Amino acid sequence: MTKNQSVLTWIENMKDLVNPDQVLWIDGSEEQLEALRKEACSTGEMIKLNEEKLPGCYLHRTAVNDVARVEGRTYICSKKEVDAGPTNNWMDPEKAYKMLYDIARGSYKGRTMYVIPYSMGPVGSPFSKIGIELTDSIYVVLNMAIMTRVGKAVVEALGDSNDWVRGLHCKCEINEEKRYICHFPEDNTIISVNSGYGGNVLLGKKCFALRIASFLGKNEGWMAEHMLILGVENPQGEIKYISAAFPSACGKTNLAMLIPPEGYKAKGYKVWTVGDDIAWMRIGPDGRLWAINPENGFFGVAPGTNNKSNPNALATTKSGTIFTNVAHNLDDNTVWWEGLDKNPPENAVDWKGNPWNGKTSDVKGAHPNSRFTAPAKNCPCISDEFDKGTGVPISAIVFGGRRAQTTPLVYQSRDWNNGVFVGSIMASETTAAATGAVGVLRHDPMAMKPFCGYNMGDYFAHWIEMGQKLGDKAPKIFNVNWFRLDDEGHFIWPGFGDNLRVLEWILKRCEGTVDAKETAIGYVPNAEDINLEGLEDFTIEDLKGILEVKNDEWTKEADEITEYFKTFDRLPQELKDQLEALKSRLQ
Ligand code: OXD
Ligand code: MN
Repeated sequence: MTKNQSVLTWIENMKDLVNPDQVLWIDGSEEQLEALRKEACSTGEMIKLNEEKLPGCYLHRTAVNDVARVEGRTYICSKKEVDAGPTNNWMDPEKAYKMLYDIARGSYKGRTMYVIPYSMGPVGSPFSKIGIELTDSIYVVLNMAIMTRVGKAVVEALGDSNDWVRGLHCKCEINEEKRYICHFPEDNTIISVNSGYGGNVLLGKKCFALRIASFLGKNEGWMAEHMLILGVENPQGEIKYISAAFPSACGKTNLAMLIPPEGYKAKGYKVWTVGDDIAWMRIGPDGRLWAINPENGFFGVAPGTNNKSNPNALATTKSGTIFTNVAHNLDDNTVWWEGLDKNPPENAVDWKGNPWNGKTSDVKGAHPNSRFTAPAKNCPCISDEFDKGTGVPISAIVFGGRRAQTTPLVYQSRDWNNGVFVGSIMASETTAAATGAVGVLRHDPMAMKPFCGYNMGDYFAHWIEMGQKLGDKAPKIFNVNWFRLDDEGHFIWPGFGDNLRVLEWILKRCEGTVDAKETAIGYVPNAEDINLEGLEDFTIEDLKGILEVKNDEWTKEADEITEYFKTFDRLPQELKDQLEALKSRLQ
């Protein structure tokens, strides 16, 4: 399929290493993908679902020990340890290559090597980057064909360039003890062994589009961020774009596909989805920050997705979708997960493959981190700009986390550097998207802690530098917290579609058409300026409660941040200054 010498040589070397029975280039054609689907069904790797109810949809179950990203076994293998920084595991590249090659050696014996040329971003867009993933898993091929643009057109766009990311995935024996997800940013290389779970093996996503790309972005003057991108269309038909970073499973996909409340709909407001997980952002010729979504599909968390929480996501999964680790309803050959509806199937198989009765069983039918891999083009609210490759101009950058207390519903940073500080102190209660304890507060700067491919201090410095380049064209930076709890542990803010009320305030701040109240941490809305029309069971007093900034709580927070900042070896002076300034404002 190509004469590109750098590609051919690398594939030849990898072939010698892993020793496949045969090599198959993925050309991106429907015929080839269909043949692979059939093959995967014949071996039991995938199950074809009800063609009437879920056309072109499949179910896959991973090994029970392989259901989430493994941050403890994810490494940045830069030459110098300090370049991986305090937030990453580091391994010496020479040692890592040797260890990985020893694990991978001969592991494709009896298997096919699939060669997947893929583009992150529309093929040929100036934002886009190309990768080649080698895998011995049809499941990976079929997921990559949804999540990225694959095939011949990508190889043609690459030509004889050496500017592409190498990715080797080997299932091996799915042995947890030998599972490694390793990144070699200085070599544009990713190697993943002993896993078959999406986040560890769809190398275009977290591994390339965030870890490797963040490093490329630092060196090339752009940004790869763990952000959704959405457009808010007002009744005049103008669309303003927002990008937003939240830690895993904080409702990013829901926000990206938000359905406006009735009152807003009636007035003509619409929300358009550009991306739900990753944004690549560059300074455009007009000096503003422009963003694309480098992905071509959504790898969303299934549990909790329903007709109320996210009807657009649910609609997106109705065809051409691969479900992973959800329950299988045997009565009509469809799928089910906790939070889909109140009617779990009785005659079903759980995510582990055991017979399951959803009415009587006390174990879960779907794994809490079960997923759907769905084509973006299925999404009823996909933006016209999604596939264009020119990107969208970003008016506001929003950070957020899951905080029961302290952090108000929304506040605006004082300026860009203060916004970088706000992003750097992001903290959230953990969820099931990664292995480890759930419900523990952890710092997750810009939601990039697990995804920054280099020293986090240098990453902050890169943000500050981008702000200097953007000058007065820089997007305004905000922080939101949808998750404040009352004394009984209930969420106070209704969330979901009603989050548009907060986005509206954010966009008004960007336009300079609404005032705000200055507090020690930044600007918070005057309660009257958030539209509560049509909200039931939520009063302006409730709103005032969750907008309140309590200086005693923030003094404690500042002490905690002081300790947290000590963990960074290359913290930019600007952020130290921001912390001191916050402390003095709190006095
Ligand atoms: C994801 C994650 O899968 O952030 O998107 O964990
Ligand atoms: Mn994510």
